Amino acid sequence: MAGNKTFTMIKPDAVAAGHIGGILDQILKSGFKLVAMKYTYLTPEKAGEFYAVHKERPFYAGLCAFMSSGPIIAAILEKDNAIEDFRKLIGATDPKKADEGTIRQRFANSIEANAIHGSDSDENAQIEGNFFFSAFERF
Ligand code: 3AN
Repeated sequence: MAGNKTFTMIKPDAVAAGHIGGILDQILKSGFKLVAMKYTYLTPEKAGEFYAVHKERPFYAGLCAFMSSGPIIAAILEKDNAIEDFRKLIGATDPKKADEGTIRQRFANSIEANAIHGSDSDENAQIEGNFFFSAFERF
C-alpha cells in the first residue's frame, strides 16, 4: 500500500519571488497536512549530497548552484496516497508541460528553476525527510 507521507522543498526561485504563501495555501487546500516545516538553506555541498542521484546528469552542477542560491522551505507532508497526489499537484518537471492549475504551471519559470520539489517514492520521501529533520522535529 502507498505511504501517506511525502517531502517537499519550495525552491529558491519561488521563495525569492514571494510565492511561499501562495504555494503553501494551495498545498494545504489540496488536503495535505504539515508534519514538519523549516525555512532554511542548502550549502553547495549539501545540495550536492541531496541531488547525488543526478551526479552524472549534465544539469547537476547548475542544479546544485541554483538550489544553494537562496533560502528554501523544507517540509514533510501527510495525506493518503501522498507521493502520487503531490506529484499531480506540482505538475511536470518542465513548467511549460505542467497541467493548468498545477503549482509549477502557476509559479515556476524554467525546468531548473521549477519552484518546488516532490519526492518520487515512499523510500525517497523517508530519505529526504531525514536529510532535513530529526525525529523530535516531527509532530
Ligand atoms: P522532479 O523534480 O520533477 O522529480 P527530477 O527528479 O528529474 O524532476 O529532477 C530533479 C531536479 O533537477 C528538477 N526539479 C529540476 O530542478 C532539475 N532538472 C531536471 N531535469 C532538468 C533539465 N533537463 N535541465 C535542468 N534542470 C533539470
